[in-house]
Amino acid sequence: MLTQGVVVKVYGGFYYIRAGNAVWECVLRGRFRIGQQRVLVGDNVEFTIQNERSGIIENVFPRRTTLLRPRVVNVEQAVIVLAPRDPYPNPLLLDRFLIQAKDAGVRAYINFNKIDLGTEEIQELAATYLKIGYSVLLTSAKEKTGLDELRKILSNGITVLAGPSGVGKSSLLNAVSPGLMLKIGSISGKAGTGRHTTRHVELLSLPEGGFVADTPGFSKLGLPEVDRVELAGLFPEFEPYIYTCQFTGCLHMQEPGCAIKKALEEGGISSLRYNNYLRLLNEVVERERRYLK
Ligand SMILES: Nc1nc2c(ncn2[C@@H]2O[C@H](COP(=O)(O)OP(=O)(O)OP(=O)(O)O)[C@@H](O)[C@H]2O)c(=O)[nH]1
Ligand SMILES: [Mg+2]
Ligand SMILES: [Zn+2]
Repeated sequence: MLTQGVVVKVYGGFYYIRAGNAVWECVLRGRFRIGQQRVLVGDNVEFTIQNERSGIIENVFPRRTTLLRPRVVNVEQAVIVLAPRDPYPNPLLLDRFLIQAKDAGVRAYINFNKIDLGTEEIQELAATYLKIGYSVLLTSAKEKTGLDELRKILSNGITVLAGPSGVGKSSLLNAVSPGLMLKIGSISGKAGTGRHTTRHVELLSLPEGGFVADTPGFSKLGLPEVDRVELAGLFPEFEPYIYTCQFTGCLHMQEPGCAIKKALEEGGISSLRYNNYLRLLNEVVERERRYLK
């Protein structure tokens, strides 16, 4: 008999599968190991129960969404966590993540945590992203402030918490739901310690409803497989202008009659976002060149 479940963790060659309130330690049926298919956290699977603790994965259902980093599938929403400092926010990394989420069809929220350390560093950033339609959350896991909005988002469907190491992703989840008892980075250590505390993606179920993936921090993120003309479409605030540029295929650099450059000059598009767009465009063009070689 086949049982349906969700992969909540992949570790040491085992796949941990939750069905109902129990978790089974499973291996893959041989044919999965031969093919290209990898089974990832978030996958919906069918497995055969061998005994009360272990089983064998027989089938993997099609995925609704796929994120490459953090590597998790079938999430509906993503909360990208940043901090005013320790570590300082990196807007280009934020934009890379937002692009990945938009390309994957995952709704993104921005959460500035550690606001007990100050808000000066993030005020302009927060305003920029609010203006283009993202929800921006301000929290302190330490002082337990701003958690209600996060709690509400997490109670809804399947969410992933993503962001650099040390911003407080695991701390936030512990603050929202103390029963989780996730390991967090130490504050006492010398510089460099307390990084990469969370080592594996893990999908947790929240007692208030909803599922959330805690994930290891990342500091590098590539771009999805888009071509140079498509990139601007992944910047939501560019979208209304794209079709009014004079030239189809406009890359919004120096072309005459570019509606994006005009919006930039008139303040409708922020220079932070536009400059990040140019950097990422350059990266896409470079990538295309390498493919053509
Ligand atoms: N001041 C302050 N410190 C915090 C806050 N939230 C977390 N920290 C501290 O930041 C450090 C990192 O917290 P973690 O929760 O381990 O960070 P993480 O994002 O899960 O890191 P990784 O698992 O490595 O990706 C710990 O020392 C926390 O105590 C906060 O709101 N304010
Ligand atoms: Mg963590
Ligand atoms: Zn243009």
